[in-house]
Amino acid sequence: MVNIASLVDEILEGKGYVLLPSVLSTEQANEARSLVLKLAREQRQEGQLLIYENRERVYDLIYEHKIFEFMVQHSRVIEVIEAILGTDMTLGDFSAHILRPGASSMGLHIDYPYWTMKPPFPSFPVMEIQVIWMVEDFTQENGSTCFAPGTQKLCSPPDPIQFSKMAQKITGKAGSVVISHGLCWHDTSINSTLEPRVSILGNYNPKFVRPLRDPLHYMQRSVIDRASSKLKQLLGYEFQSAILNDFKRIR
Ligand SMILES: O=C(O)CCC(=O)C(=O)O
Repeated sequence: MVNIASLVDEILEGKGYVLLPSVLSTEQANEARSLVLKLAREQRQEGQLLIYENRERVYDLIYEHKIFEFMVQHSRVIEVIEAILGTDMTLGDFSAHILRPGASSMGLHIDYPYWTMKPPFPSFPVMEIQVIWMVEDFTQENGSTCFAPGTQKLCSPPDPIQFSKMAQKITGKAGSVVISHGLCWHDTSINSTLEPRVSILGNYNPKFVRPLRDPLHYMQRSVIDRASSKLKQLLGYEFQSAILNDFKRIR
């Protein structure tokens, strides 16, 4: 049985990240990957896809398919994140990252909101937890994410020289998940294979942090109507309904 406390301890006081294998089945991972590549193809044709040097982003996945609704609130990841950010946490973003063949590394970074803040960053409360879904095998060759273990404890902006000495590539099977502290220095690596490498990224923040992207911007009524209370909470729906209620009162 997985011990939540030891996973939380590893994220806060250990390496700054944990790898959970087999959170999705291979079939589920394949389905999510195919959907992301299809969406990217459609958005590219419409000139809507965000592309930068062989790297692509597909945003607002939650409204695209039920499997993404399932992933964003998957109990195995939510229970770890809630133990760190609180049970009233919110979703900052849920998007896909495609590294096309030949893609270079995205650039060493820490996650939002830390990169908007002045160092030294506070060690408490934690401002962000990132979930990296491997929807295919992450290998030594296809652009796996690299982390510098323990750097979340430095509470400082990433240092490229130190990172190059410390970084470890996180490889794993399709369906695995990396849960990481937003302050842990990380980067992607080069995709030297002939296939795109797809990750799906969930960014979670405490309730008081303004999400980088408004998860309700592209809200679809059908998704909200069938959403669990946890998904509504993650999407910040209480704010939307409060605004609508206020509006009704004013009218
Ligand atoms: O796609 C990945 O492997 C990680 C991407 C990442 O860290 C980010 O977008 O902040």
